[in-house]
Amino acid sequence: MSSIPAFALRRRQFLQAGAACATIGLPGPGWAASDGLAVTLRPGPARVSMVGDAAPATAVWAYNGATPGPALRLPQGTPFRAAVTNGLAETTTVHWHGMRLPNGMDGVPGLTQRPIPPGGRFDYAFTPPDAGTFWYHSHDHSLEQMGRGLAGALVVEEAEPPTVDRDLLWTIQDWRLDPDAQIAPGFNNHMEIAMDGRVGNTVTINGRLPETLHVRAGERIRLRLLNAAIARIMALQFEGHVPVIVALDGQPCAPHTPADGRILLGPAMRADVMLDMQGEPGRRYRVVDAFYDRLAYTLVRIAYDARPPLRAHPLDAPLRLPPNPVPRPDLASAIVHEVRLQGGMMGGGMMMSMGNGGGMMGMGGAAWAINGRSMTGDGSADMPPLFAIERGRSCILDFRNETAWWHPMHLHGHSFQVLDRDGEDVPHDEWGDTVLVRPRERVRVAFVADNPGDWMLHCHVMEHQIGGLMTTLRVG
Ligand SMILES: [Cu+2]
Repeated sequence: MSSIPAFALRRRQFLQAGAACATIGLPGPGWAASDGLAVTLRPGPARVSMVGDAAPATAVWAYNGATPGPALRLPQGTPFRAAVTNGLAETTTVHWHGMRLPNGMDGVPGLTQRPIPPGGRFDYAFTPPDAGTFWYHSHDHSLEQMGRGLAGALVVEEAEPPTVDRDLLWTIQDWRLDPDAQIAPGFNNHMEIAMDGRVGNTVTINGRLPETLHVRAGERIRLRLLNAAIARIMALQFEGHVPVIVALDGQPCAPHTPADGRILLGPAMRADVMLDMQGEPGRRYRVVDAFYDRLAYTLVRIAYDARPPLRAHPLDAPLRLPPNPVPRPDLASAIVHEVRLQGGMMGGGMMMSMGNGGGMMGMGGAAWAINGRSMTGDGSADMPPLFAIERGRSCILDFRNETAWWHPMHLHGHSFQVLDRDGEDVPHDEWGDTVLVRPRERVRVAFVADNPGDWMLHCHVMEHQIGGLMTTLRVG
């Protein structure tokens, strides 16, 4: 893996705006919040200035010419519509990650819809039941389409949001760029599929190399963090600050500081944090990503202006977010399903055995498997579901990671409660749609299977997904 970053260039102070976004198709004058949001999204090739104006523009695949795509915002419980017209030379779909939506709107090719052909159109429509920080991305040829930029944030706003001075969104992406600032070839590398995936060499926030975040002492910032990388896991440390996590994957939790001061975000995961800017006026602080041993780097710097604090004490307003209408599973009556994560490269370059003598061959040449079976690529409708759950039933997924690698496991169409890790209760009433499972770890999550349909369950390290760490569950 290369180190970060490759570019020392002129930069703009772009973080102030919250999110750089294209405005094509976003609501104009006369739009009322109760109308919800109707947008047009056109995935297609584009050139963007990603690493600075002095470098060549980077050729990407983008929604409406920007990566990340437009940051979409709408009020909770109001209708959302997106007309997606495919400007790519290959099929695509859009998945609305974390949304509890009707199955036909979930954007999984072959399973919930026919892929959108080049030049074709598909209209997505649903009403988000939950407020929170969500996102959208391609779910077709997803390794390369996401790896080339097809992702964006979708923020659903609470009717009564918590009091903050600023609400900022950081959509964090990871790119492997060559010295000409172009996306390096070599997607589908066999070694990376069986290891930690295509980790890049350039991390951007809202589509640009991070620039200093300018703040004033005493202000409270709600910071929405979205890890939109295809493989990079992040552990963010805010030097000199005490971030309070108030939501994970869009779902409110008990406000808490992360145990070791690190906000751990696997690919696809989100955290809403409250930051009381208690640093000294005129000083600078670093935000460091320290996930990979010996490869920690400064993601961005926070610079305090010289003015005196905005207020003498931190804002005296509640941090806890209003609850979402997610049903709480009944653990006593829940059906338990074991989900064994298998495969990948071990020490010495050997593939892990599947336990039934199959090894790699037993997985049909796939690098990964769930309970001995490998669904590869972007999924297919011809593999039977791993199991079926009666509609309305509470279900516990008992993840057992038998591999040497980390896996952010994502369930479509539902949000689950994270119960325990290696038998230890998980505190803070933590919910999510993606749970980061450590090597050899056992994690249990629970949810009410109230959303009928066939739903994907897969690792969100894209190489792991296409390499077989994917299955479906049937609710009905
Ligand atoms: Cu994985």
